Amino acid sequence: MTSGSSPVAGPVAGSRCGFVAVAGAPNAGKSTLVNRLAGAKLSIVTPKAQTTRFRILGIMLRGESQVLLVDTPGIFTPRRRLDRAMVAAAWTGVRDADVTLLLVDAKAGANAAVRAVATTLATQGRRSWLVLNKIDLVSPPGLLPLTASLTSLAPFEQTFMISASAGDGVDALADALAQAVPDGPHLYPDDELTDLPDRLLAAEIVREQIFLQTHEEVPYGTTVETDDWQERKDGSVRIDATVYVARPGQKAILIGEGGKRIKAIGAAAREELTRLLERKVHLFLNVKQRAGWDEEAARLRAIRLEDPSSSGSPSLARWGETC
Ligand SMILES: Nc1nc2c(ncn2[C@@H]2O[C@H](COP(=O)(O)OP(=O)(O)OP(=O)(O)O)[C@@H](O)[C@H]2O)c(=O)[nH]1
Ligand SMILES: [Mg+2]
Repeated sequence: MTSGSSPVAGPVAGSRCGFVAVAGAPNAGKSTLVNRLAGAKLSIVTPKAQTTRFRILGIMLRGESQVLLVDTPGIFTPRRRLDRAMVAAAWTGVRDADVTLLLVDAKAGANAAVRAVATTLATQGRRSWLVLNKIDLVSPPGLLPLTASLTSLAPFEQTFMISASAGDGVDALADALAQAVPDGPHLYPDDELTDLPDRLLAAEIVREQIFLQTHEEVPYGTTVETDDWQERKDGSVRIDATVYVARPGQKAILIGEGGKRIKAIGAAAREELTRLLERKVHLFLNVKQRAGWDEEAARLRAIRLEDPSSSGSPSLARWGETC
């Protein structure tokens, strides 16, 4: 996987390039769709809501088009500073995009969270498309009233019905996106898949396992940071990461009896990282209790979130400088 370099100009003749934000309520399948369109696992996916915490770029090449897909955190009513930063990151992604896809879980339907996002997109006059996802879970007749109720809230240019996990309808969406982005040079090298640096990828893969292997408030009380990354002469890499938890009880659950849980989290994350980085990985996890980490600007910056209380946020073009 290549990552982390600054945008560069690519070939110009006939080429197209633009940003497409994938937005919506938590758990709609945004990261699943971005991974599928980019053709690689870039953004973590779990069955729990609020998995994605910051914007991740997935780069799709299709014909002459480079489509810069922006996976965003789900939009929900924020309580903590972390939540506010997540939601702000999502809206920044939308603001800087040429087109926004409102991705909707067709099974969950037009609930209050989805309706609120649709209404805001309309108010802001964003160029938006409606994408109903998880159509494998609903019967086709239910999709028409859902489309009607959402298109009454915002002037969507187009509507697509897909299954991001199974792939149905995704090709048609990819073709339409390739046509929709504006003429212009490619902003990233054509062999690049993402802007996600490997250190951040490692932290995300550990967090994915925490989301998969712990429950209730534990995953939400946790953040992961890569502290050290050492390339070894034998081609392997040693990664040291810290898992911060908000409360002592969460630390006990995360570690588990005799360290069983944290060992299982580390083993699964190491396996996944070995696959993604295509080399041997030695992963060392250190669990630290730190009350109020979710209100700390430094913890948010570590996962490239802006402090929502400070003014301004970086444009997408400046991502490389902020991480
Ligand atoms: N059945 C079905 N499940 C899907 C589909 N797309 C995604 N999922 C599942 O939905 C869950 C959430 O997927 P994510 O891609 O993490 O959703 P998200 O919108 O990125 O979620 P947040 O980052 O929490 O906002 C996962 O369990 C996915 O496997 C689909 O088309 N069909
Ligand atoms: Mg996500």
